Amino acid sequence: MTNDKQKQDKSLPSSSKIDMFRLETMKTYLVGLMDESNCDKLMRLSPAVIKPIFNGATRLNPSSIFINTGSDEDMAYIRLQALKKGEEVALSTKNHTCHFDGPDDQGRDTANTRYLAYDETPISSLQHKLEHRAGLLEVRTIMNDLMKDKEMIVSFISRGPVGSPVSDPTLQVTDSYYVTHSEFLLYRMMSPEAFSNDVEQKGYIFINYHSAGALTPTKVSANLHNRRIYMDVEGWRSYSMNNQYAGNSIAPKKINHRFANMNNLRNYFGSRLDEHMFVTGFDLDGEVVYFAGAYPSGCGKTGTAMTGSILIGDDLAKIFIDVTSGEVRAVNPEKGMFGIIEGVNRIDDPETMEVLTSEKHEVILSNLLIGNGQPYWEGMGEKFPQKGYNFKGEWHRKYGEPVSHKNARFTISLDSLANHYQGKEKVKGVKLSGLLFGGRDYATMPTIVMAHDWTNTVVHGAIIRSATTATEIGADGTEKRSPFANEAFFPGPLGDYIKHYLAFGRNPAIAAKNLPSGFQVNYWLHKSARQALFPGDTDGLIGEKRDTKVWMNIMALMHQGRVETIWTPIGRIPKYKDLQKMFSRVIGKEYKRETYSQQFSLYIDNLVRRIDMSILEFSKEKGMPEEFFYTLDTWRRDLLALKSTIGPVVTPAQMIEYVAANLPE
Ligand code: SPV
Ligand code: MN
Repeated sequence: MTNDKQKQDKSLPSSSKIDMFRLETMKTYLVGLMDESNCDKLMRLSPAVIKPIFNGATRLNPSSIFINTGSDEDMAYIRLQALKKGEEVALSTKNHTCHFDGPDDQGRDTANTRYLAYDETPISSLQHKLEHRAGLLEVRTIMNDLMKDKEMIVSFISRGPVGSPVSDPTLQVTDSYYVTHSEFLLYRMMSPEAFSNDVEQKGYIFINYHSAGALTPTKVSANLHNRRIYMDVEGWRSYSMNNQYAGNSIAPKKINHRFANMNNLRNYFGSRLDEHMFVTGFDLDGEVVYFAGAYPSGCGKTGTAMTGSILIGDDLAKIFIDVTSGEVRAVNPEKGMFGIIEGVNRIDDPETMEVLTSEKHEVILSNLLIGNGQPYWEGMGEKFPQKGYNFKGEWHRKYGEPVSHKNARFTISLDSLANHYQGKEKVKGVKLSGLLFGGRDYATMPTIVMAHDWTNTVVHGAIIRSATTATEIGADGTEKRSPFANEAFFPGPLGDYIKHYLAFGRNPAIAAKNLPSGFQVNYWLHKSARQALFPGDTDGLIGEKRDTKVWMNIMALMHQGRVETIWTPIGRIPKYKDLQKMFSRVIGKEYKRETYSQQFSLYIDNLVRRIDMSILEFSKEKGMPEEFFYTLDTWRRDLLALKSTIGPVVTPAQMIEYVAANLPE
């Protein structure tokens, strides 16, 4: 997949390639835009880091440059500027602020998110590609002089624990104090020296240019018609212009996650995965079992992560193989949380609420209601004030408008949370026992299915479908395919992704006993889709948010083989008696057999429809491995055999009888 042209462009401009005269020219230019203390910081950087700063500055043309080392002093300046410039407002709780994005800048802009790639570089059928030069020219024209009356802030980030071989050295150039402040909470910042060394060692940098562009009097991006999120996957440079919403502007999050995925495909095929997954651990009788779970945006990933007793991360996971132990391990490229705030309340989310209400913790809120200096959001379980202002402007209770946007967020550092891993940072990551895949799937998949083997794990991950959510601009709630809940962030062809995933689980460096189990999970089953057995109430979801803790615990036991499971064509499901006990023990809730049947019966027609849809969609992808279709064909055949014996809806009890009669184990 790599050719000489790519190799050449991707390689780092090492010190020797930047001649001394050019370097002096760059420094002279940059120094002209800095005060003395920033010059000192600049001089601590290697030429390979100075060059992209110079390139950005000559195009963006800022009035000054601030080099942010993440020190207390630098961050005090950033926080102060965010308030002074009106990018954030102080709330009545100390250390808490609120930022507003414009009413039309409340989610990821998928239409204007494009990959700049050479003709011969294939890009996912679910993503937008632009010819490399043409894309660069377009976005560079837009970025010209965009910082004319502003300061350019430069930060040095490690996407992952400092010192880990899988962490990405990441340079952020922006004119937004809010973006820099958020990144301080969300990422590990590095000193100029440490960053330069890391770049030298790893041989690449993710380079990110962001500008909010001209701002309106209310300090939101004025020129959304020129909003662009362009990612040069040949040179690991991103250009995010005329926007503020974090999913577009905070490049180390999804923009660089995409780069990491492309980097894996090219350089770490079958040995590293960068996934849209939480990582969280459960204490089972003294042993901590860690799971990573992928859910599309806005489907409860953060809430699920929070049910763990030892939280590592809620959004992204870098998964790799530790060759010494033969284990599959994961680190979090982030160290903070950018979570959806709607529905966060004291009963369901006590740990999060503790952080969101205490001055001991630094918090940035976005796109909700402020009344008398207090924040309000939908589903917080408190009475709203008569009036206030939110992301749309003035708000009055009498008009009945929602107080917050569905994608309103909170930004915190993970170490604020009581259940976060508080020990010394684990450069080696944590051992993963399970990979979970789920979507906002109202009718098809049972609540938990454990995949038969690695191939089945990959197939379960690939066929997720989910209703679209407010995390993307223009989403209308219709269902769409969401392979591995990562399709929005995987630049390469899906066929390559599937092969890469299959190869990962078969990597001989993984000891067989250490291969994680795969699970399809679905917390979104709707009562209306389960009327065949128990007609009646059709309103709402079958389960509750608090049930998640039980699901996570039972999966840990299923993985360890400590509970019996029931075979089905698509995977194994848990038994009622174990769940009943666990519901009572873990959350003190009575779990009815009827609910179990609703959640775990196979609705065969729906499943076959999902299989057929998946076969059709993936058959259009190039280079798909035959075993992918073979697996789905096997599911289909076995489901139809089951239907002809039992009927279109098969309860777990019927499944047990069927297995006893047909498949002696
Ligand atoms: C998501 O939407 O998946 C998020 C927030 O985690 S962001 O990607 O930053 O929009
Ligand atoms: Mn996400």
